[in-house]
Amino acid sequence: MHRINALCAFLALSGAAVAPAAQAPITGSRPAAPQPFEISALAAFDSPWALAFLPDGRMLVTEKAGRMLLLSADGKQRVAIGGIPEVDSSGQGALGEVVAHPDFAANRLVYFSYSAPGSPNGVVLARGKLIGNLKGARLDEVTTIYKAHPLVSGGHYAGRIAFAPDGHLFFSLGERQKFTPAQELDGVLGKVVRLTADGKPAPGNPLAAKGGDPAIWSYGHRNPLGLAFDLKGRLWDAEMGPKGGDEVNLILPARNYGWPIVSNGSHYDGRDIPDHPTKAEYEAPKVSWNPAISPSSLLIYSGKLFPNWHGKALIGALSGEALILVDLGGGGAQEEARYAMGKRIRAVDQGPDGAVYLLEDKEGGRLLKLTPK
Ligand SMILES: [Ca+2]
Repeated sequence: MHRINALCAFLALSGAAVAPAAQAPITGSRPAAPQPFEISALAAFDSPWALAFLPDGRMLVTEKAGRMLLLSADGKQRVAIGGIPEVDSSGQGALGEVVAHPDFAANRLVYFSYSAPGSPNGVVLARGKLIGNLKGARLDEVTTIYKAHPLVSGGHYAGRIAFAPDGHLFFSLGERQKFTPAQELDGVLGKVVRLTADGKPAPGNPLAAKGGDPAIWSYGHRNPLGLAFDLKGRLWDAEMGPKGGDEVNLILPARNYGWPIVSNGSHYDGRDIPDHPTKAEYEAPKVSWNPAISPSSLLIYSGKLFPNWHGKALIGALSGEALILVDLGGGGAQEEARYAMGKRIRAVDQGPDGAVYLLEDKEGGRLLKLTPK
């Protein structure tokens, strides 16, 4: 561990080129904004977790217990996809993220993540080739391409996937409710990693030459459940904080986001954690919330149906039971509107038509389509 500690010390001393950032104000409770959308409920699921669009408008939906479904674009027809590996869905475990490869039309590759069976365990990144149609579908050639390490027990798996404009795959990993792994650079818990599309640590990652794990892109994360590129090619995450202290972060290479040393929230037992402004060497969130909103998901909207949302972030909130619009702005990001949804929102995505789609959480969780009023 000496090598790793030395690396930590080096990064702390060098500040990893972190200039003390202007501290964004902590966002508190907000009144609900008028909804600029009509809502249609297209389908319902048993604890849905994520959705992804295929280029023709059909959808993939995962359910926590381990089913992946192929849905028609109108949500009326569905088929369970075969070939999905066994999942540990106890606690926070789930069949989680699902994403179609950016070149899906040519390669039919579907990437997904799940909590592997066993204890200790970890989040697994896998991919397969989608075969078939709404009469019968399966993933062929399912392969594990990346696994979390070390294996531990606990929640906070994360497992979100974002393809970069240059084809690299970014993958978020939670700290499994173990706190300190987020600062340990010989493992990937509490990290965002940068991989090739085949799941190998991408060449040129920032800590590889300094003795850190070769996959690490950024660290000091808690439970980063949202991960998305904006229209300028910048990477953002949305991260579950402890009691208060949920975050939206601009993700930059080699930066330390401070968990569990700093947080704008507190421990659940009431003990404070020093706020970000007390330690400028850790990258501060661009937006943080207290009380918590519990961000489950993050979309950067790029469609035309909602011109005011273009280039901004939409966050699904679980405890907040809302869709939250965040302006990523030039000067500083800030919450712009909070649309009350009356249910925990587990997923947010955008269809090829520019409509926004949400998944409610839990049993009976509905797929909602938002179109302009
Ligand atoms: Ca604090």
